[in-house]
Amino acid sequence: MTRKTAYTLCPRLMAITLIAAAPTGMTLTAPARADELTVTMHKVTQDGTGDAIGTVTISSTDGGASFKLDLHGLPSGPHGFHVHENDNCGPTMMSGVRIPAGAAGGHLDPDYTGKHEGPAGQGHLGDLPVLDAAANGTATQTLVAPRIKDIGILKKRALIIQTGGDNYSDTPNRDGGGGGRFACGEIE
Ligand SMILES: [Cu+2]
Ligand SMILES: [Zn+2]
Repeated sequence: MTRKTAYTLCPRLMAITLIAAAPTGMTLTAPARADELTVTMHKVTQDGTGDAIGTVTISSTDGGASFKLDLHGLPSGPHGFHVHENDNCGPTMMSGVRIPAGAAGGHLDPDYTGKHEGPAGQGHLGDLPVLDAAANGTATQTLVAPRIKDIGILKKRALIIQTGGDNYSDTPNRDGGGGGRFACGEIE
């Protein structure tokens, strides 16, 4: 009878030991959270990507996603600045013409709003604040997109700087009227 008691006690002790060990093992295998994404921006042409013009560092803040610019080689003045759907800065063909960075697709729009309304609007989530380049072609400000709460949604997308400005509207021209794509960076 003594041996039988010892036998039944043993599995119970083992079970308690396994339960105690489980949370530690789960903590060790949990994926690391991305606190910061660094994106290298390149000029884009009909042939693909060209010269690097600096970096944009993306991080999460209480007020939304922040985009810290360290850029040079830009035409001075305002530029539309957006997150586009695909992490591909290559050209695409449209009606027999090569479109620089066309492979990046349209503005990031996970809620399918179909509207361009800028960072404070209710449209594309990828609508960022206008980027203003100084007379010497640099841009070093930090821009905040209040509606982007989790920068994880920006992975495997592209950052694009348009040639022209952005009026945060689809009129008179779609997507803020910024014209062609000037620079692009794939977000990894
Ligand atoms: Cu854009
Ligand atoms: Zn848009």
